[in-house]
Amino acid sequence: MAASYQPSKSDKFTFGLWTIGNPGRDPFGEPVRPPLKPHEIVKIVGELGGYGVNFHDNDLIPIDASASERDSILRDFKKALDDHGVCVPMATTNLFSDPIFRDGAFTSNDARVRAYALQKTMNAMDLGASLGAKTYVFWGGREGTEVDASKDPRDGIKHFRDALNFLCEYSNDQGYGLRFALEAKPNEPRGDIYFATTGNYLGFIETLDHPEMVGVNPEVAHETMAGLNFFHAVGQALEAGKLFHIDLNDQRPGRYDQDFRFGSESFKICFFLVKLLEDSGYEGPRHFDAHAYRTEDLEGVKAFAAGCMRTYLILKEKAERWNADKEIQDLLAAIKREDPELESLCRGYSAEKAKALKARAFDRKEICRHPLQYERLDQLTCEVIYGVR
Ligand code: GLT
Ligand code: MN
Ligand code: MN
Repeated sequence: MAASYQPSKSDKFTFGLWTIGNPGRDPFGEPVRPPLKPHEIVKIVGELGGYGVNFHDNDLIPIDASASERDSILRDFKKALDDHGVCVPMATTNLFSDPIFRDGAFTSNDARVRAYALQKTMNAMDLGASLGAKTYVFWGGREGTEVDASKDPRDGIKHFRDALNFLCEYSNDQGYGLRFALEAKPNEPRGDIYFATTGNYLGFIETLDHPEMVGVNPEVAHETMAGLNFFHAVGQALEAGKLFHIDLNDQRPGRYDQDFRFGSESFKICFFLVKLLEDSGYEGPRHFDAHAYRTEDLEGVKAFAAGCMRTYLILKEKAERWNADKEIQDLLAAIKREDPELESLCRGYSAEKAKALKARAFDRKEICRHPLQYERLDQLTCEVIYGVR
């Protein structure tokens, strides 16, 4: 690895148009930065060494754009993609900004809203696929409630399932070959959002008509808001073969969705996350779904974007260092106690194995004498992260 931590296309770093283009609006304050055009964002990503840009339909084409506005935006956007060698690996639909989605999109109580959400998503899939997207993200920001009297959650889930089943068929029908990635969030902008965690979605996916087409898009901030361990969530998704995409950013637990620069807060979780992604051979984009602090101007936005990628590469190097550290590896080897005979007894049920296992005597006190040395292991891990090892 180049010690310069300079990103290259092969790192597959991507940004949403809505991330670099975030003007710094929040619930209490107006934008602090002028809007950036999509083609200007592509230029920034390309010049910083990024691989791709992702977008919601309306990040690229405003919801009320005329046909000629659409044509001219697309022309500039495609030219910028070509000029800067930037691709579009993922696309998604804005099903949350327009007032029509005030009470949900696919899970709205109003059949007209559900139908419009489906129509809008098909159009957005056409747009995304025409620009080369292979992954399609679903973040159901408005799919939830404040007033539980208003909806039976079972109906919400059924409506959401109907929509995804319909859209899987649509993608196949059009030959788009899209893979869907479902993104969980516990709350905000709704009081409570359905499918609050990545684990909720992993359970739901198996109930779809085409589970093989659907995976997850976990986001650091969203699991962390709920006080959960993001490293574990990604581990479960990977183990299930369902990590189709990932939203990297950072977050302090228990707060609003902060979408901070990747690795700016939770150094240890981000370290293990990068190590997991790299060790697992995950081949998808490393997408930064974050934005610059509201204090920043355009230069600050570039510093933010460069910082996300640089931190990822620093953590990648630290993960390699951790993997190559002899003392750490010796500790890991000593922690594990292999026992082929016992392991085979416990794997693959048979009545004989159950009987043999029940007859087995275990010396609990002796087993507990085996030292684990986690204090030492964790200290060494911290020292790798702190840069003294
Ligand atoms: C929105 C949200 C993100 C989602 C985006 C995809 S939009 O910014 O906060 O977490 O990934 O719809
Ligand atoms: Mn996200
Ligand atoms: Mn977020």
